[in-house]
Amino acid sequence: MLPTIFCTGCGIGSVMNFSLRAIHDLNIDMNKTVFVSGIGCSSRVPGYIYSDGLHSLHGRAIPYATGVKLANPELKVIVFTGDGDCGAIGGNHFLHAIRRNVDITVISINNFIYGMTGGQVAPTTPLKSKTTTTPYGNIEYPIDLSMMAKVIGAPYVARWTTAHPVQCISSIKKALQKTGFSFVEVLSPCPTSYGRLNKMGTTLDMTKHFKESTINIKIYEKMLAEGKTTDKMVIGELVDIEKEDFNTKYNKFCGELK
Ligand SMILES: Cc1ncc(C[n+]2csc(CCOP(=O)(O)OP(=O)(O)O)c2C)c(N)n1
Ligand code: SF4
Repeated sequence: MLPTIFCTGCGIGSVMNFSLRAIHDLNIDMNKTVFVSGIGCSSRVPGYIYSDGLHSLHGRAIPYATGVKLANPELKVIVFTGDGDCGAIGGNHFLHAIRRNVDITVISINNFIYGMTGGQVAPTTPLKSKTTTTPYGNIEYPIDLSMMAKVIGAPYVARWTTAHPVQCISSIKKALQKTGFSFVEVLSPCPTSYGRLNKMGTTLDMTKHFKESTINIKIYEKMLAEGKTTDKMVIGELVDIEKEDFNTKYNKFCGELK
């Protein structure tokens, strides 16, 4: 096992494990793969992978990844990003890379908080949750990263939790094989900040909570058809469509100009 900066019980190692399993199963050439991240606990992942990587600036992983892909379209570009990195300071980059349909895979490790800097509120922090900057509970409505990706038009979007390893690996494989912007969000325990402040118990307790507080999209759709609803977070494969990516459009456009 590698020595990492991750706290005992942190879910980031599991997400890294799922991602590497998917890459291994697909026999992806690591000599043609670049891992890109911003800043945060989750953004440390590329540093533990024996491959080319860019540990960039907080919130800026996606523009770096876009640059890599446009400069050398032969490369597979994989981003690891926290929910703060992706949805707060990097929120606009996230939206516009989806809009452009840049051919990159973004794996967002959502622990509902800013882990690395001591547990401040994030745009994904649920209402009423305690953080170091909302000690009496969060009053801001959270954003849903996967639903944002879906609405803006990402051709592949899936959300799972660290309690769903098999499904998560399968979705990461599909994301890696998709041409265009693919997004996999993984709900992951941060026992040190989020868990402790919200009295959620051990990582095992947090993992059980993920199972209880989420609902598979297939069951959710049946419920909707029956006129029922739920507060649970929808997980599963949320989008899987084909859509021309930026590089293909760009090459066609250049060809037309000649
Ligand atoms: C421009 C800039 N602003 C703020 C910071 C401080 N900072 C570092 S990591 C971080 C948030 C980390 O949260 P998240 O992206 O959700 O990742 P996690 O640590 O939870 O995995 C912040 C605010 C920074 N490094 N650079
Ligand atoms: S602070 Fe939270 S997210 Fe960061 S390594 Fe520790 S448990 Fe993981």
